[in-house]
Amino acid sequence: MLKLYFICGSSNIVGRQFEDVLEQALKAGITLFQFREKGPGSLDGEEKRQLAQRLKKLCHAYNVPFIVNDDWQLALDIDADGIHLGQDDEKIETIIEKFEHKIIGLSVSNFEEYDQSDLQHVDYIGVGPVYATSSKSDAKKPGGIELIRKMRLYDKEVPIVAIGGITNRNCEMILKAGADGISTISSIAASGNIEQDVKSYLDYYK
Ligand code: TZP
Ligand code: MG
Repeated sequence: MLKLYFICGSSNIVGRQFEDVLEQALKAGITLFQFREKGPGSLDGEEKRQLAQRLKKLCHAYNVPFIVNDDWQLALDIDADGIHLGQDDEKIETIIEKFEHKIIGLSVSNFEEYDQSDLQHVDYIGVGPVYATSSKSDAKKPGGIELIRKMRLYDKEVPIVAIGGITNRNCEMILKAGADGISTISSIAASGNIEQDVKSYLDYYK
């Protein structure tokens, strides 16, 4: 499920329809999707909920789980498959009862954050940024490939999905460093050839 985790919000898409981009990515074989509605031009309220519903339906047509970033109330309202939380979002302990049978992901940028996180109910950690990214304005300092390597040694069990500046040219190193999967915004959202780019990511698992 973590192999190729596409993350996207309205602000990451320029000059085309969100649903077209997502459907192309689904057709090509992404394994997980996260709706991350943030930044300039992002939707709120009823519009956001309706978009989320449509995207969830699209994901389910391809048997791909639909995860919501941050907005756990929306995740519950539309019966999403899971929630992804950042270090500054709602604490997992306070929502776990409502998410018992759902996927829970947590962002971890460094070892300090890892040490202060309760991973008891967490299904995977999103580790990064690995490289510099222009998709998150408040991203922490990139940890490079070493962040993945060291995190893998630090916790040999927790599923790790790498994030930040990943392309199908650097992903092989990241997988070799011990990540279970990779996640990406721009390399799919802004790709000129989604089918080809998704396929070349997936080739590394063959
Ligand atoms: N968290 C850490 S880096 C990042 C997030 C959400 C953005 C990743 O976007 P891109 O375009 O794949 O670098
Ligand atoms: Mg967050």
